[in-house]
Amino acid sequence: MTKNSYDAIIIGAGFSGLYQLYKLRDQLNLNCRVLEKGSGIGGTWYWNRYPGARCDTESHAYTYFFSEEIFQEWEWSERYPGHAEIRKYLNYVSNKYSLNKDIQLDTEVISATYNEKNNLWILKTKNDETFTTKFLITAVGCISTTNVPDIKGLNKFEGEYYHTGNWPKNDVDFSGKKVGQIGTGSTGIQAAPVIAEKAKHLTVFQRTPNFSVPARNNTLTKEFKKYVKNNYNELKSLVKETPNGHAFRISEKLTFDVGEKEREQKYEEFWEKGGLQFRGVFKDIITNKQANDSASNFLKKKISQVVKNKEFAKILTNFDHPYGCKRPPIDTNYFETYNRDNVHLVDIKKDPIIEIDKTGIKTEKNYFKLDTIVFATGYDAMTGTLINLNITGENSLKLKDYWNEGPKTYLGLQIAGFPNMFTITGPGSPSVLTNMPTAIEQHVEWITNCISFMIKNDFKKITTSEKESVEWGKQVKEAADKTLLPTVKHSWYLGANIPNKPRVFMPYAGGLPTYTKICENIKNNNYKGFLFY
Ligand code: N01
Repeated sequence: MTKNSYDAIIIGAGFSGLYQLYKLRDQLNLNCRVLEKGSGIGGTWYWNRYPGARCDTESHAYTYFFSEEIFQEWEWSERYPGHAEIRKYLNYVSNKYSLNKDIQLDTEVISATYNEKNNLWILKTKNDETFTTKFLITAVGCISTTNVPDIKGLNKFEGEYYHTGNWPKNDVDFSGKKVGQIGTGSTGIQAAPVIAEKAKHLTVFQRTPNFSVPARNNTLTKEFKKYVKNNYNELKSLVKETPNGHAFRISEKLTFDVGEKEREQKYEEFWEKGGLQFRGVFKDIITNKQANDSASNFLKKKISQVVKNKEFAKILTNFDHPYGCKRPPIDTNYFETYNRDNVHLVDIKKDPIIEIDKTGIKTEKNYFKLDTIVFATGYDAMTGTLINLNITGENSLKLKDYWNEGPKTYLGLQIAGFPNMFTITGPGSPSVLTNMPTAIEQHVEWITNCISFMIKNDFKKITTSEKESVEWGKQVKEAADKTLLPTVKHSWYLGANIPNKPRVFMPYAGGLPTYTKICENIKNNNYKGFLFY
């Protein structure tokens, strides 16, 4: 095999890339290379270092389960791991299995082209290197291409500006600064309280209010750490059995199975527990509008009680979507932040941003002088990064063109016309609707089994058909339509946050166990829907 020629190339060195490398290299003995754009491993957590960046999944679930040894050796310090601790964890895993030697950092793939004659993928990188590989596996994450809105005059701004998803590696010093933050999704809700503590003044520009439940983060007690260690098997089963891959169950009770008093008690109990578990308080919260209204009203009441400024409280609770139907944020003192003297909230639906000039942001009715602007404005999620890789398949088919009307995949794992290419947590798989490491492990293991099957049978090429992809697309739509998720107007699940992006509900909403079963059945049925040569 010549230099830069591999059995498998994996793009990305986050949770998915590291595990995929381990499986293909150490289990199947393939000659592998991971190409990573960043100067370090960590994927999402390499780039997301904004103030307050931590995971919304509890640490005992936001972890690899494939190795009990890792699980027992590693100890998380907090209920929700912070970005630095997650990077430390991934570096520990990487060192443990000597993954680093097969990871090439500072290497951005700028194109991937399938060569039909040789049945090989040819990859070009920004630093002018060329790689060839039999199997191409994208491990690029679902939310990695940042969205900086095209606001008139941004290039004239003389202060500093940052997108949360591309945060500088050194701390940004906010002290004495007037900061403007645009965006109040999960990221903005984490960032605002921390920025407000450091900055002279913070102005938050909110377009759409977002529900959030207190995270109730804490340092883990010795007892809890012991409980986690003693329950590896139970926790491993639990994350695989629950629809969203978390280590908590969703109640079997329906909202109106219980009387008003009990319902309120349940909401209070889950509000106190904190975090994403609030989604599990009743079974029908994201499927029944009345049930959702009941939970949404409870949250609205709670938020209004926290925020003292009545005008701010109104702006923060003027919801336009059902709770949990956009990715629900969780927070540490987000709403309390609006009680600080140095924080101001602007409703940019009523007073839209007109332009940015040398010294600040101009809205229709006001002007805000700023030293720093923080864009917490989200991502071109699920498809953006894949499309930006400039992937060309059979018959010179460009992924960009094939997905012109929205992503088409078979199981979110393969794309018709792009042989021997697998997409870890691709569109059409449960991915972002779940705890990502759980979804990643399922995909990586399925892909590894599939490649192993090919090797055993001496198959050189796997592909799928347009017909299967269309059929799977229908199943993805049907699963979403059983919920209230597609009713949200502005949701990145639907691509609605990116101008001109086709409106298609991208993740599979039927739950991880159902999806896993479908994938297993397909595997056990000689990979039905896939074609081998
Ligand atoms: O991005 P978002 P995010 N002018 O798209 C606003 C994951 N995550 O980075 O709602 C003004 O959710 C936009 O307004 P609107 C998690 O899956 C995980 O916060 O479109 N505002 C919204 O308020 C999450 O869902 C963790 O009206 C503009 C915000 O910017 C995903 O990342 C932690 C605008 C964008 O919200 C993305 O979250 C944090 C414009 N032109 C995040 N464009 C973990 O725990 C957009 N906005 C693992």
